[in-house]
Amino acid sequence: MTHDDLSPVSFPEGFAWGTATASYQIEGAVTADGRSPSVWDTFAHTPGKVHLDQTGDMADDHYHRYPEDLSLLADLGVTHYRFSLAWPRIQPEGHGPLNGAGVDFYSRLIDGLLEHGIKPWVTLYHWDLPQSLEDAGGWPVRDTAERFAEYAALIHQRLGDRAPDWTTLNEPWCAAFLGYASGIHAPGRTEGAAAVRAAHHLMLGHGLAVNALRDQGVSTAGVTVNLYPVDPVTDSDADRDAARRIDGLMNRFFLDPLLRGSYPADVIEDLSDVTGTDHILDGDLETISTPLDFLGINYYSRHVVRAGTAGPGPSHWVGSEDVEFVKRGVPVTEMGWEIDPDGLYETLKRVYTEYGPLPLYVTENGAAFDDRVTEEGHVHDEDRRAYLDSHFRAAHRALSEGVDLRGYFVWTLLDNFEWSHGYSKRFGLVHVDFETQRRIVKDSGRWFSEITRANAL
Ligand code: IFM
Repeated sequence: MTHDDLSPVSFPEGFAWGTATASYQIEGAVTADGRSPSVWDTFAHTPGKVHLDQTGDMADDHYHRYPEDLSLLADLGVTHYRFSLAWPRIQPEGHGPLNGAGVDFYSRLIDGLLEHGIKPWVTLYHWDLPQSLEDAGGWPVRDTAERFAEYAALIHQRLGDRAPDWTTLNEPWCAAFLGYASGIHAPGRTEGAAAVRAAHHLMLGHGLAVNALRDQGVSTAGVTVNLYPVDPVTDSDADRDAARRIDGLMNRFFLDPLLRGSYPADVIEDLSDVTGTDHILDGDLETISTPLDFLGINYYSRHVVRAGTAGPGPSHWVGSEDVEFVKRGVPVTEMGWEIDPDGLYETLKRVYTEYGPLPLYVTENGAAFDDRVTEEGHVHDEDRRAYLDSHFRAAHRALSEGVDLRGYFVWTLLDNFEWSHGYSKRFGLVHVDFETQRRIVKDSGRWFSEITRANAL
């Protein structure tokens, strides 16, 4: 079969079909039941940081409307639901005792999922750091990793009996480099060296948390990274070096420590003008590379780069600010991200052959488009359906070539708060009217429900 065949394909028995969400993007209820502010509350309430100064104060009001959202998940026929826990809801101070009301919310959510026959897939951290921990230094400070492991152990004790699958972090690259280098994400700091240390402490927190969960007999534990294939625009030495640098910072800077127990030497060298390695202590890499049961991969697009000159303002490409990103003129989503399903195939193959073998999940893939609700109350999002179809086929191609891909989570269930883009980018299988909170399953959602039930497309 060639990859542009549109013939029917079926997935292995037991393949996980799910949707993914994140706490701050959907829950709202930011002051309810003892929740404390997270870095995202602070950031979004700082004028000029988010499109139209929008915040996650209300978002999808999922905290109150979760029973309706559980019904939507059941209608979609998903076998799994990936969601994240809001650390400031569960442990408002970032240390010490848990907040019972916060724990109860997730307990009810998990029970509701199980009643619908849907497996909960828990992520411990999707960027909503308690503000008090940021005030104490945030991820650039080693203590935050220790606090994260403490939080992980305490909440796993309460929920682990009903939720066997645990992911520590979502996209540590974003948390470190968007949060602390370019500052386009919370907490909005623009300190390259701090971003590098944040990346290390995020991974250290991950390793400490996995060990703590293992001590409690966790069934499966893993981590989710966002990966991009990176190509040079020409074969020149300079462009190939630009691609090496960006691949290093985006992909290998996380994959190598997590799966090989070492940092890529070339990236450490690239960063040597920015920061040293004195934050990496003996034993850290052993902790970070503690064996995983799965790796989650979030995939959206490909980077094509060339050697260039540094642009104005802070960059997330610490130490490689002079690399330029090239648009190839292929179709893009509303995010401006090039649509490149082959990149998913390449990513899965690469990780499996270079870093595996290990079970993989696509823990996020999806697209924002300019959806419109018709007068009849429908959303005909053929572009999203076609996007997902091509990416599902790319994943299937990797599977059929031996990659141990166990499941696929579409980003996302509901239109939601898309970080610095506020509510302007709609990724959902379900449309949300943010004024009324009315939900409408889009055409892509109906189509997806056929796939989840057939385990085929
Ligand atoms: O909305 C985000 C999500 O929180 C993390 N991964 C990428 C998505 C789309 O930008």
